Amino acid sequence: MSGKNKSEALATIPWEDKPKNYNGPVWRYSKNPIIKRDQLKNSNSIFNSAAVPYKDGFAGVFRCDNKARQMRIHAGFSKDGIRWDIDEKPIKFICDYDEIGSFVYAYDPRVTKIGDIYYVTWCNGYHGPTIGVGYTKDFKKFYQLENAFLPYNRNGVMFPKKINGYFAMLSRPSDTGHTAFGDIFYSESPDLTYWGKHRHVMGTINDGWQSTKIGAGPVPIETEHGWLLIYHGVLTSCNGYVYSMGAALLDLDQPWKVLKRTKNFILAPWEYYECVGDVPNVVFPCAALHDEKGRIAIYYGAADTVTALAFTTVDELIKSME
Ligand code: BMA
Repeated sequence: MSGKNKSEALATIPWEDKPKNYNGPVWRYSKNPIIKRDQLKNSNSIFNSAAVPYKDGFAGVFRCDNKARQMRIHAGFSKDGIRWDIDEKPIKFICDYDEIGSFVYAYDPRVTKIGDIYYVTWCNGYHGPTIGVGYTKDFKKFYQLENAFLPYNRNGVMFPKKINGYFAMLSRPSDTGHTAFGDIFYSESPDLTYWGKHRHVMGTINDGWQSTKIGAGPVPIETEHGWLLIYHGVLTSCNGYVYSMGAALLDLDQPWKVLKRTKNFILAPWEYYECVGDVPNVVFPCAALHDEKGRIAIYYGAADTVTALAFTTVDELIKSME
């Protein structure tokens, strides 16, 4: 099976080869975590964050909860995708509409490049959580558009190109609390204001790591086999929610059609920094860089406290769905 990608690929992504005798499809960076909780003067935790290629390095939008435990998103830059320089101040969106632009909270950002614009989607406080949409060209000035959906919704992830002429987004309708349910849906928009033609993509699977709820993770990667989606799946244990990662292949032209999906998790909270923190037992992927060799670097939040990196390939993920 070829790991060749059709979408924009990068020259140099962070990378380590799979350790010998390791038998999972996704392996962790040996120096995890890459971003510690107190990297900013006033941060309590830096996790669930998005990185993209930018100029001759990388840029990103980071979830930084502050020491008042307020959820904020901050811009950052990096030469190597591993060591990040994150702005001490949260992003202040420029918005034409006061009703939408008055800030409540922002968390779990994703960044999608379409043309020369970087679109940011995040969980935006507007009478409860919903999907905020904004854009930037330079990671300095950020503009906010209308919220994509009515509350309550989380995990809004845009596709990196228009599909059948429309902007396309995955999301996960939810409730105001810690939502004990959740399937992934697909919606499209001609103009980033009006979203519709909602389609069900996939739901939970009884009895296992994805039995409570699932949500899209990084921006889907276009491959010759279909859209490769890395997602999170949650089970409810006697000790609370456990967040693991899975992968699925979606049809290229009708991405609400699931071609394949992993039965086993591809990564689960096994390491200390994934099991101990503000919310124990969480691996939460929000971004993935890929190159022309089919290599993938996944950025994920660990235990809602720090940011970590893991690696895989297109071939490994497709093999893990068989
Ligand atoms: C979800 C979101 C994520 C978080 C996860 C685990 O509902 O709040 O930001 O990582 O719960 O606490």
